[in-house]
Amino acid sequence: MFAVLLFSLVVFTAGAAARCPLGFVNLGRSCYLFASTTVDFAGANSFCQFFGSRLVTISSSHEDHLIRSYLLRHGKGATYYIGGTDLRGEGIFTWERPHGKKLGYTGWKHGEPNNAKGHEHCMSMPASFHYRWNDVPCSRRYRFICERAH
Ligand SMILES: [Ca+2]
Ligand SMILES: [Ca+2]
Repeated sequence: MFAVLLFSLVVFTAGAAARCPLGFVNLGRSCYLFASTTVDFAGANSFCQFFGSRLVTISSSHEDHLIRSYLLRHGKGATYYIGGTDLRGEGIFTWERPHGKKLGYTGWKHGEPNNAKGHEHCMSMPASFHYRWNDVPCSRRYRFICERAH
């Protein structure tokens, strides 16, 4: 799995700004890694930490726009985990970084989060929703987005 991820890092490096680490792209004030490996939510968390980062926290419409614009060009029709869950209290979504921080800005698709079948506790950006946010089961294997400072 790491070999696949490392390969994707090399591919994605082409667009990276010099001030971001290898594999990360600079958008606005942060560096982001758009990982093409698919893992469950816990796995995505671990991968981001391994690369000195955390699953992305999207704290403004500007940041959401930057990421969605990037995904609309490069997202390859996939779904990406972002760094929030409602595992601590159903329907109350919080960010992993800082841990437990309630969402300020939100970019949910209309009608989401819907906690479908009572099993959707992790946040994602699906291509089918034009990368507006959706709650999904944490066990699904998706791509993911990591974030770190310059
Ligand atoms: Ca939920
Ligand atoms: Ca949902």
